[in-house]
Amino acid sequence: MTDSAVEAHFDEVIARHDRIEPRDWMPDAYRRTLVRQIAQHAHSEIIGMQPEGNWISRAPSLRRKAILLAKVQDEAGHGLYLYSAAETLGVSRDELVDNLLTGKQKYSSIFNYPTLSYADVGTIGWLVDGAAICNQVPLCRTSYGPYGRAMIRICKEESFHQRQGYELLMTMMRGTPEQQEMVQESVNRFWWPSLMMFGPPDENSPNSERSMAWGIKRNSNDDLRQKFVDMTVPQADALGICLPDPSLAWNASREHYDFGEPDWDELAAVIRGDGPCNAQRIEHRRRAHEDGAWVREAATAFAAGGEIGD
Ligand code: BYC
Repeated sequence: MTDSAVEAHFDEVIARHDRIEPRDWMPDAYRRTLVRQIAQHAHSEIIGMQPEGNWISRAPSLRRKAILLAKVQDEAGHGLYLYSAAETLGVSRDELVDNLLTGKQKYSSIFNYPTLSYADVGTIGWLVDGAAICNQVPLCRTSYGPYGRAMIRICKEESFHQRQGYELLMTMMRGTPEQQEMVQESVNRFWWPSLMMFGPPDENSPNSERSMAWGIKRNSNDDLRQKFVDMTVPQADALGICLPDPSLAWNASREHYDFGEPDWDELAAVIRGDGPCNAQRIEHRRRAHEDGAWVREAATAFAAGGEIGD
């Protein structure tokens, strides 16, 4: 096929909302955008293991510990599917890890906040995984095949994660006044950062227009944020929790909830690296990567046909 024919083929696949596959021709900018987004997504899953991992050794019961261990392991798995999807675009795993550790690539702002009580495990499941589901279900229909297929599996697990968080919070809300207070305090801290997970407002989102035209993103940041608020308010009512936003109110003419403006300066600061836990998260990841060097060496030697201990 000529250059113009492959380009026309790409445009036609995008126009009929079909999939681009790794061996298909694609514009360089499309490839770069995918690597940026999928890598950021993979890094988020891996860094996202830390805030909850903080509570594994202090879970209040064996049942809660088993649930939390399984959830954090799922997140490692999500990171691995996503790194594999990014690798189909011609980047290596080493390069991606290096980009995370040197700050060249980002990860979600939400994981730069501390987890101060066990209620945070429930709140992360309910709000953070809830936001992740709103953002990621449409990504199952993203235009790049390996990314969309990874998302299908990830979303199934995320739904389970959200339910476990909700179930934990519901249990605490049926408990003592102190437990109820822990839940409310946790939700107060995580509500606004959860809204920020969807990214800057549409008018300040430099990548959205191009990514939506290419079918990489299927919805805008603000549309997904609204969907999340609409989904979450009735759940908060059922829990008996007060969401910390005095502007939150049903708008009958829009048939959506109105809500307040997140602090966009705070989001910009956290993305810049100035959030409460940015330095700690990257330092922890760097140490874990160095400590795991022997595992990578052993796996490489084993794959090459050597014996462990050679
Ligand atoms: N945090 O033009 P925009 C999970 C950056 S994991 C940090 O709107 P885009 C989970 C953005 O990258 C959740 N950075 O960008 C795991 C861009 O910078 P660059 C992760 C952010 O890409 C474990 C700039 O700001 N989910 O759920 O069109 C346990 C301008 O933004 C953030 C994903 O990664 C942020 N919040 O839209 C529990 C989903 N927001 O790269 C749960 C896939 C924006 O130009 N990603 N930035 O230097 C996406 O859907 C999109 O990339 C975003 C941003 C909606 C996040």
